[in-house]
Amino acid sequence: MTIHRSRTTAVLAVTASALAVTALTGLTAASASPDGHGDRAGDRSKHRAVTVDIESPSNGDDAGVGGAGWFVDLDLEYEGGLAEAGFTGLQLTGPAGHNNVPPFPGTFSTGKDDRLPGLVVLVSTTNATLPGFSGPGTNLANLFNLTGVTDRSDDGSAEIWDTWIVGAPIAGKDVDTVLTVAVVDDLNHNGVYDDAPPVVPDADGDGDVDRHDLEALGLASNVERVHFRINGAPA
Ligand SMILES: [Ca+2]
Ligand SMILES: [Ca+2]
Ligand SMILES: [Ca+2]
Repeated sequence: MTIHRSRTTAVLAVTASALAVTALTGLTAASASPDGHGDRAGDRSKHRAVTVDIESPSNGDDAGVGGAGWFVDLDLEYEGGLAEAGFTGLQLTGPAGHNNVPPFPGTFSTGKDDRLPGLVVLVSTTNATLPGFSGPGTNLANLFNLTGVTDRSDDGSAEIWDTWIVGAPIAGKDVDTVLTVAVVDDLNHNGVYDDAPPVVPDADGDGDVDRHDLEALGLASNVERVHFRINGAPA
C-alpha cells in the first residue's frame, strides 16, 4: 500500500514536471512577436492601465546613418485618458533652436519628458560620456521630438503617438542594442502617471539596466523590447 502510494506520488510528480515544462515552452513560444515588433513576454496575464507598442525599430532591423537618424516610434494607449497620462500638451521639439518654441513647445534633454512624464525609454548601449547621459539607465524620454493624440474614440481612453529621430550616435555605431520602453506606475499616488525617473538604477545589481530593473520601480504598462542594430555607415 505504501509502495503503491509512493509510486502514484512519483507518477504525479513526473506528470506535474512535464506540465510545467510544457507551460514554460508555451510561454517561450508566446513571447515571440508575430509582427516582428516588440516582445511582451510575461505581461500577457496581467491587466495594465497603459499599453506600450514599439512601431519602430523592429526586431532585427539595422537602422540609421552614422549611428544617428534611427527612429523610435511609440504607440501608447492610456485607459484613463489624457489626464491620467499626465499629458501636458502637444510637442514638436528638438535641440538648440528647436527647443521649447511655438507652435508646440516642449523641453528637450535626457530625463523625464515634460509632455508624457511617466514614460521610460532605455537603450542598452547608451553612452556615459556626453553631457546628460549616464549609461544604459539614462531615461531618454525627453529626447522625443513629436507627440500627438491619435485616438480618443474609446470611452475615456487616449492613444498617443510619440516619435524620436535620434540626432547623434548616443548609443554607438555598428552595435547590437536593445530598446526597452515602459510607463512607470503612479508611485506618488496623485492619480497621474507622472513618476518616471531621470535615470533607472540597476536595482538587482547584475550590471545592466533591463526589464527587471524597470519592474522593480513599479509599472503601469507592459515592458516592450526590441533587439536591433545601429548602423554606423555613412549614407
Ligand atoms: Ca519633451
Ligand atoms: Ca503620480
Ligand atoms: Ca539590472
